Amino acid sequence: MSRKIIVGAAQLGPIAREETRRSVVARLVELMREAKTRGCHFIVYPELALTTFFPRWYFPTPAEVDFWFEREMPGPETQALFDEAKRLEMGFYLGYAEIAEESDGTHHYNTAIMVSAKGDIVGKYRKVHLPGHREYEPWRAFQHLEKRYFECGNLGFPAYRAQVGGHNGIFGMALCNDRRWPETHRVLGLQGVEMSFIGYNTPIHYPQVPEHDHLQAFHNLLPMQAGAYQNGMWIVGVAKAGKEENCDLLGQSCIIAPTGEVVAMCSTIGDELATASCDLDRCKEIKDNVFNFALHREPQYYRLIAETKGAVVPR
Ligand code: CDT
Repeated sequence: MSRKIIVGAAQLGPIAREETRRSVVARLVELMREAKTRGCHFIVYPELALTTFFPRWYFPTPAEVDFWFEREMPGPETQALFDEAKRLEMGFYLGYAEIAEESDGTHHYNTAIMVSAKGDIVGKYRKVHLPGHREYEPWRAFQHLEKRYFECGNLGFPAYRAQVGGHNGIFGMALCNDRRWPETHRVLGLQGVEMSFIGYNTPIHYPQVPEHDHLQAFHNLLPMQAGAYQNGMWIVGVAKAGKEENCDLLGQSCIIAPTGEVVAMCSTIGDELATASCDLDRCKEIKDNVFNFALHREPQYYRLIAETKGAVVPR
């Protein structure tokens, strides 16, 4: 018995500030067509995959901020991607900036969706861990204003049952900074997730602690490999990479097995597809054994994780 699905990690190279969504969607479609020729059933794009990483700039007016957001999905510029997905029978994960009209007003989220091979949205995630700062900070080489432009996601970490490549599976999503937090992977793991998709934009320069710049690649793989192994799930991490508006972004898009092993990785920092055949049944090797949650977890001793935000140090 196996449930093998072929998945593509569709890394994007830089998106210039002036590049139109139409042009970016054409790049996404190109990668989707390549994925089809390589037998993929599902393709994973990065975080904020339709535009440049706009939180690196301070925009004083709401109109300038809202320019980077989507009010509908699919919308006029993204419909072509959904149409192509349907034509090619290819599911996908896509990150984008979302303006949502909700019962209590208008909200801004850093969002990802899972779309079926029929072109239907079957899952949505809104980024929970927002890095960066709220106000303009002139000492930085570039801004990272996610805390200003986005609200904390209000969906938690939902898991979705979906069909990919003819197989039923349980899927989850996260976005960029989320991948560094063990809570992200564990909450997905506790819902039986077998594969999670994580798009990211990671500057190589970390302004607060620049002596860690050379560790960006290590700090990318370390928590995703641990998250995959400790929860017995596949993880597909996908970058927007390369020199984007003078900011170097990490590549290293990869597919990680439930054993924690990297089974495919991009080798450039441009538009590139890395693919792997992923057997969802391999999750059992971990989920039924070393990390058999029902048998081995002792949640009565983990209460602090959910009950405190900051550390509670001993007196
Ligand atoms: N997009 C995103 O979340 N990027 C962060 C950058 C580091 S914190 C300023 C990341 O965790 O990769």
